[in-house]
Amino acid sequence: MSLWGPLNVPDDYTQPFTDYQRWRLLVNDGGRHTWHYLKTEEEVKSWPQNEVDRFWLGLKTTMPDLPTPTTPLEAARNGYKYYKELQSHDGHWAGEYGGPMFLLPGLVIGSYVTGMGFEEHERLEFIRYLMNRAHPDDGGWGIHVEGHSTVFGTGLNYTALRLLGVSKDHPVCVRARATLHKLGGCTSIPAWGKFWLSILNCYDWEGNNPVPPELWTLPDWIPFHPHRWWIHVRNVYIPMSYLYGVKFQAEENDLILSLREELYPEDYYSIHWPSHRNNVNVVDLYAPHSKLYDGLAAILGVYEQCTIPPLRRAGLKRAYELICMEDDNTAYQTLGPVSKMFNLIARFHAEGKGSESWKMHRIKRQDFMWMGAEGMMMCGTNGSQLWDIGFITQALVETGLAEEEEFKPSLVKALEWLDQAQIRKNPMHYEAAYRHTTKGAWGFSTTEQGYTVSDCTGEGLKASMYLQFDVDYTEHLISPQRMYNAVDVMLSLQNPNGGFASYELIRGPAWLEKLNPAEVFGNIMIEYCYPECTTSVITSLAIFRRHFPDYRKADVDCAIKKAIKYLHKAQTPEGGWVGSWGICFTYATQFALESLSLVGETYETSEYARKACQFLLSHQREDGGWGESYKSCESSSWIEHKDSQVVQTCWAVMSLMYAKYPYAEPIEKGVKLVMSRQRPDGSWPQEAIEGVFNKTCAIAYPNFKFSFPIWMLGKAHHYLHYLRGKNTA
Ligand code: LAN
Repeated sequence: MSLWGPLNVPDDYTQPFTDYQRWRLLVNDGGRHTWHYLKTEEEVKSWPQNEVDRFWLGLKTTMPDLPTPTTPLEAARNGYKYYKELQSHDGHWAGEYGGPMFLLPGLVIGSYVTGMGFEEHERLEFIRYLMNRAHPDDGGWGIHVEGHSTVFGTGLNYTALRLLGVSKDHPVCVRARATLHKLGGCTSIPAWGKFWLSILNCYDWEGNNPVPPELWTLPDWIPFHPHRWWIHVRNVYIPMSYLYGVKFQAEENDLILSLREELYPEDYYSIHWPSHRNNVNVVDLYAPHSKLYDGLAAILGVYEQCTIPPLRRAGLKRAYELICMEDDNTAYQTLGPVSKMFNLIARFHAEGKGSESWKMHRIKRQDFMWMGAEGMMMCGTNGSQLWDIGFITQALVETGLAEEEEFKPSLVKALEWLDQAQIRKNPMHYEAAYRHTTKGAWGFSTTEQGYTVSDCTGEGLKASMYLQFDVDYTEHLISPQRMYNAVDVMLSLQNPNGGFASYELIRGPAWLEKLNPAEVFGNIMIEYCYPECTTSVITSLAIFRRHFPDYRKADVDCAIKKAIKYLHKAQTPEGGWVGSWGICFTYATQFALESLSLVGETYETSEYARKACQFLLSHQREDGGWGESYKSCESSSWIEHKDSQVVQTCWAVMSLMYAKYPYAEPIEKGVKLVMSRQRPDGSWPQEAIEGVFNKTCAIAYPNFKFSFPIWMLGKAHHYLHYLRGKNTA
């Protein structure tokens, strides 16, 4: 494995730096994704490239052109003829999960400081990805692929390029550095950037607000104890507190000394670090510090001058225990990409290079690396396996395509995958690691990662019930008892207001948000209820009770009632729902209206549903489509995208159909737009990014451009027939 030595970087990054015919996606172990580069002709011959590889690498696929569809159902069928070819042998659909531009630098810095190399082909394609993703206007990078250049994005990705072996005189670096300096340089990088650069020894620890590991020694009942924080934040801050506590720092070398000059317009050694703790560039700032946080940070800053050694040791010990438990629980996947690299550095600090934990982290590091058409990136999770299979299988059953002979084998495989994806046990370290129950749940990606997610459990159970009960050619692989377990998990996740959050119950008070130290994300400190999560759970419960009317009947009925109340309350005065995980109103409104339809609330019967339809219709465009920018999520108000979007148009039309909107025209117009964008081979081109998290960071769901058009078109076909029948009756 090549370490960090010299590298020949070609100039023209519009062309692949490696031979794309040699890349293969290996899918094994319950949907695990790892990309491999075949070195010899023999390997190439014995492991041929398949459609899945070609599709995700952006190479030409061999799928044929299909007869031009004349009805929405034919278009949906063509869509699935294509998409079926992208199903992996184990039954799930692999996919890229890129978008955030602050993850690859963590992978590179974390690997660099722990002496963990990359293969040369990986290094080259990381470089090419970063070069391709530099902002066309100024050569910088933003927090995500579509965002404006920020210090966070530019400072970190510039650093990554340099560590990966690009010369500071390369035109891409020269341009990015100019942008970085124009923005004032890395003294104004947000907190997480300060932290990464401190680890690399290119920013002084004195310039960070304290993250004392002692926090972990506080008694659990304290209202701001970190076990009450949102799981992602807590899992990032556990290893951060360890690394802060030991002031981990890479050893100085020539590259680090040079970066100290490159990242700052001023002399590095003249910088007064403590005065930059709260210096965050305006182009980066989304959630400014509260006075409470600044006050607390100042007090902790004083404590940092005179830490109490036994307390610090106890804090470090506790943080380290939690890090090890997390690694054990997830077989070194960890909850997400940021904790993944911080945990590795902490384990490296305590156990050294080459230790068992270092080796395991190296193996699982691969699961986050995805090879795409523009190079290699780091993904937001180890994949979106469950999420993607959940939607497409429901789409096929609801549209009737699941009954077509040529598609049946793919659905049988899909059920096999869903069967193994359900988590069977509680975590190895359960309450000790502050975990929520997992027995019976489905997670977002694989069972190995193993985290309960409320809506993934909902979608997983729905998909399984559809495939077991609504078609007659599948085996009942998932027993009723296992379905009960899923229901138990979901019921355990309902909050007192009736809503469902993402991974856990809301554990902390709302004022904890005032302690948000990461200036670039919003609403991250605690769990919140989301219309999307709430819908996936209660629609799943509603379908479940049709099949198992007696199981926890009172609890299930009550959960649904309370959830609908929550959804009513969450509707905005304009009539939509704000999306937190997809962009934006079209996404959440689709979910909310699905829920309302379940309890008979439709355009004709409910003020809520009517208002929602009117809200959506007010945003339909001339061309029949809908298009919202990711900026809607930042501002929680509708901001138009410059183009209408296929996926969002599907969400809007699905919403209208859930609400049983009685007039065909807007639906027909939406259908026409989606059909007009379909290619002759049945696929749809990639348009704008579809997802989001933490208000500001967009994230890609490229499989949505298949699942939602297929679903919407197939459903619209039947719905438009129904409307015509109604009108002639
Ligand atoms: C995800 C991806 C899936 C998503 C849904 C299931 C769609 C959602 O309905 C619930 C929340 C969840 C599980 C979710 C939470 C936050 C994640 C894990 C992500 C958006 C993918 C990446 C993101 C994670 C926080 C990225 C790392 C960044 C940090 C700020 C720690």
